[in-house]
Amino acid sequence: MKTKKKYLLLLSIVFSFIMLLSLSACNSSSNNDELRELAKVEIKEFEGKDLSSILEFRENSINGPQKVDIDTYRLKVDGLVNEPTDYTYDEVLTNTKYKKLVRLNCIEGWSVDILWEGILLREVFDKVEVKDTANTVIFYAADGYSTSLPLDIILEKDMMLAYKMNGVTLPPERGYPFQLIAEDKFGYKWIKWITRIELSDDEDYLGYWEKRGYDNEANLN
Ligand SMILES: Nc1nc2c(c(=O)[nH]1)N[C@H]1C(S)=C(S)[C@@H](COP(=O)(O)O)O[C@H]1N2
Ligand SMILES: [Mo]
Repeated sequence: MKTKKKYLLLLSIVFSFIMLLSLSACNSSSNNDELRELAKVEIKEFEGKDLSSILEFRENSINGPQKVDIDTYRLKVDGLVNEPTDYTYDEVLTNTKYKKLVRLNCIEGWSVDILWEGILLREVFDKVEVKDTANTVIFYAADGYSTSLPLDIILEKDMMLAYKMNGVTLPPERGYPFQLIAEDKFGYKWIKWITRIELSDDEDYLGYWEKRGYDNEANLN
């Protein structure tokens, strides 16, 4: 009798494990289906240069892909600014739009060449009137991730917030609604699912990976 109970218990554990596995497999395959549909319409080439596909990224975000509800979404821009503002998605998109081919290099050794479409952070900063004491920009994301960059580097490199890649709206896996295009910096500065941009004077701020030992400058090479 005892062994029979144990056997049943074991059986039910194994069964629920298999159910769980197939559930998560279902999930990722439907996500893949959506990505594959997008991949059919993405741009493959820009000014004679081949682009990578949105299928070529490795998904290794700290808490997996985030689903952001665009109706309640706000991009908060605050800190050392005269006009702290919460922007809706559409309000962010009223800024001047730019396109640029930029390579994303992950520190784990893979890279992708993508045609990004986005708006300039400079324009957002002008609107909220950044104070003279600000020297650091801290970005926060829907998954609890954060990272930072010096304000002057963002301005000097004309860094963008991207809302499209290869001509299609960023899919959830790639950071919808906004990803930072941290040109010349390693992938861990390319924060996805941005919810808040804080102007700060804390030059020593360390983001998620930076706190865990990644170099805060994150320069390529
Ligand atoms: N919010 C958030 N942004 C993030 C990450 C993350 O875990 N969370 N990972 C970073 C890292 S390490 C890399 S290499 C790039 C890769 O983008 P991908 O996950 O879209 O391939 O996203 C960056 N942005
Ligand atoms: Mo990365």
